[in-house]
Amino acid sequence: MHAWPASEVPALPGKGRDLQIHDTATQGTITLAPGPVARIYVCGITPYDATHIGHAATYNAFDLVQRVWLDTKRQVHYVQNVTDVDDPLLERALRDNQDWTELAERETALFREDMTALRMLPPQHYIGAVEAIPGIVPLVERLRDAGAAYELEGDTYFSVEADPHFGGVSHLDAEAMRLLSAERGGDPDRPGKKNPLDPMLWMAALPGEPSWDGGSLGRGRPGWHIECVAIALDHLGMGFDIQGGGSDLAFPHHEMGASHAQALTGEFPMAKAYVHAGMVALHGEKMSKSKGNLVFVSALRRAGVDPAAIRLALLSHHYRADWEWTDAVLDEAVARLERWRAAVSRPDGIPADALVEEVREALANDLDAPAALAAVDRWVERQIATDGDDESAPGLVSRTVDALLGVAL
Ligand code: 5CA
Ligand code: ZN
Repeated sequence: MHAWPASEVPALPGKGRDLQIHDTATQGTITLAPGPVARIYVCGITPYDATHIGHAATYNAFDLVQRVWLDTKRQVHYVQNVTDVDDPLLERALRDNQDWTELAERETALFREDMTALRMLPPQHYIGAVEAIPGIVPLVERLRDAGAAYELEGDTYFSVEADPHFGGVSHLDAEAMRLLSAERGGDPDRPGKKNPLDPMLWMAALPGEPSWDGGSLGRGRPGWHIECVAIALDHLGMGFDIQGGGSDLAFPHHEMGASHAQALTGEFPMAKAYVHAGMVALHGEKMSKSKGNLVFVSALRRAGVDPAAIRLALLSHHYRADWEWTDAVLDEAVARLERWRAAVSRPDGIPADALVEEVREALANDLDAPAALAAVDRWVERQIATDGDDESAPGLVSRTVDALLGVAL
C-alpha cells in the first residue's frame, strides 16, 4: 500500500540525545541506542472508522520517537500495518450493507489525509494484512510443524505453552489475561482449545466471508497477531527497537506477537522496547469505535480547526497518561498556537539556543511533550514581554517546534 507524503523535517544545530523510554516488557525506563538506522513498528488502524483523537494521540507519540531519532542524525526505518480484514471490519460492512474492501479503502484514505494534515511522518512500508497473506501462511505452517500450533475443527491455533516467556510483555495474571482475551478478539470459552488463551493463527473459510489460499492450512484468513509478526519480521527482522501502540495492545496483541516470534526464532522479545500510549476518553469512557463515543480528526478539520492546534492538544498530555478530550483542551491549544505564532512572527527576539536543548531534553526523557510545551511557553512569554535583538531566534524556534514537535508555526 502507499503511505502518505512526508512533511519536511528541518535540521537543527547540534545533535539530540538518545531516547529514554518506558518499556512495558521490562517495566522500567530504558535507553535505546540504535545503530545508524533505528527500526520501529507501529500497529496501524483497523479501517472501519478513522481517525479519532485516540488514534491520533497514539500515532503522535510514535511520531515524536521518530523526530527524536532523526535529531540524533539517525535514519528511521518505520513500518506500519493496516488491519484491512478482521471481524469488526466485516461486521461493520455487513451492518451498513457495503463492500468490506471499499469500506477499508475509504477509511484508510481518510487516515492518510488526517496523518498528512497532522504532519505525522509516514512509514516507509505501509502494509495491509491482505497483501501480507502470502508471507503469513508459511509462518503458520512452520509453527504447526514445530509443534507450536494445532488444528481445531479446521482452524489453526497457536499454543501459548510453546513459549517459555509467555506473559513477559504484559505481566498480567491468568484471570486478567482471560478477561482481556475475551474482550479483545480472543475466544477463551471455545471448547477443545489446549489453553483458553491460545489465539487463532489461521481461520478456516466461512460461507459469505472473504478467504484466501492457505496452502496446507486450507482456505481461510489470518489471525490478528500473526499478521503484525509477519510484517514486522519481513521488513525489520528480529530485535528491532520499538513495537508501539496504545496500551490496549499490550495484551493480547503484543504479548501474542512476541510469543509467535519466539516460537519462530527462539528469541524473545521481538522488539527491544514495547511502548504503549495511554487511552484517550470522551465523556468518561475510552474513545472507541465499538462504543461510538468518537471525535474525528476529519470532522474537526472540516469545522475549520487548524491541524496544528489539534496536534498541540495531543502534545499537551504525556503519551503514557490516560486523558479526557474536552472542548477546553482544544480551546487551550488554539490559544497557545496563536501566542506561539505571534511570538515567532516578530523580526527578532531573545536568543533560543537554550530552548532547543530544553525541548530535546524533555523529549528524550520518555517523550515528555508537556515539558517541551512548557519550555516553549516560557520562551514565548519572554519574547512577547522583552525587546530582543537576536534576528535568528524566531526562525530557530519555528524550526525547533516543527522538527521536534511536528507543529508548523
Ligand atoms: N489494527 C489494530 C492494531 S494491529 C488496532 O488496534 N487498530 S485500531 O484502529 O483499533 O487502533 C489503532 C491504534 O490506536 C492502536 O494502537 C490503538 O491502541 C490506538 N487506540 C485506539 N483507541 C484509542 C484511544 N481511545 N486512545 C488512544 N489510543 C487508541
Ligand atoms: Zn498490530
